[in-house]
Amino acid sequence: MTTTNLLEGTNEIINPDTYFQDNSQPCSLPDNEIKVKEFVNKHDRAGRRIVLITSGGTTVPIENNTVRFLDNFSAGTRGATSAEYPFYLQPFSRHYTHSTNCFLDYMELKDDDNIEVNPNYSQKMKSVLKKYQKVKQEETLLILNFVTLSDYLFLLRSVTQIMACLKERAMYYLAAAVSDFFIPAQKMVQHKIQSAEGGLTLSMDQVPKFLKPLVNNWVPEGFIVSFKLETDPSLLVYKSRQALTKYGHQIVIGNLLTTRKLEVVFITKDSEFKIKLTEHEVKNEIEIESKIIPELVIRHDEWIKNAEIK
Ligand code: PAZ
Repeated sequence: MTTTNLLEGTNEIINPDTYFQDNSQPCSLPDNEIKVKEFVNKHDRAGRRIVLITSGGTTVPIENNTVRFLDNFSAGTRGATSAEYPFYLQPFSRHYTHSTNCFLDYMELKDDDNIEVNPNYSQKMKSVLKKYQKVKQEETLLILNFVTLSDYLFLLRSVTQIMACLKERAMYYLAAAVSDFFIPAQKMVQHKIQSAEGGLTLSMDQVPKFLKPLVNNWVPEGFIVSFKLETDPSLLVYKSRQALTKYGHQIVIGNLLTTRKLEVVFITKDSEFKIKLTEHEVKNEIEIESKIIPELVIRHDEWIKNAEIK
């Protein structure tokens, strides 16, 4: 079997600034920036806190005219679930997606022209609808989408820089599963890689460590929580603490792929503790985010109070 070797990756660590110079910004960025500015200004004027939640995976294309890309497992459940708890917005549309329940199962045909909610579900749907409408009416939720690594990084930089004016009142809850490796645009082949040439060996560069400028330059006064995912239990605490020490932010929440919905470990500068669902809670469909978020709210309160004392 022959192999197609894409241009060689490098061990050199790309500087985040270089990344933004070498890659073109997504065309949706200016529109998104306008939306974020409006949102932030409105809630800043009202003296509210704002939380940026990043969630879901990023893709990395392997061809400039992209036919194929590398993806990851994340479905964005952590972020979507977490977004509901500050407002007690349980549950939202994620509960009616095809991967869990199809929303059509909640409907019935009343007659030829009308549909209605199946009475078995109406109580549950009513409470979701009420909470959803409240959020819509108060405009307390702004959802922005990204697909590729580049979409995500440009958006992250812009949103954090816009939110910087909130200082300690902003929380950054970074739960997205961001690609660790990518092929820089200038090293990517232009056209679809041909299978007739045999197997494929990919060589990728390391994605610059964006947490560093985020913590030090973009939002130095913000309350920053990052997530660390591992699959090997023996590495989880070590790698989480290593990230906290390296970037110097406030909290790393470590989780394992297989148990991420059941337990997480909080790592702070001077503490380490687990948050775990009991069997009883699991049985009653309690979500771990209902325990993570109140804990973070307490710590964010302290962060704001300490800043006021200084
Ligand atoms: O999106 P999801 O709910 O399926 O998974 C959540 C998660 C495991 C991606 C998140 O909790 C996390 O750990 N994010 C950071 C991943 C990382 O180490 O880069």
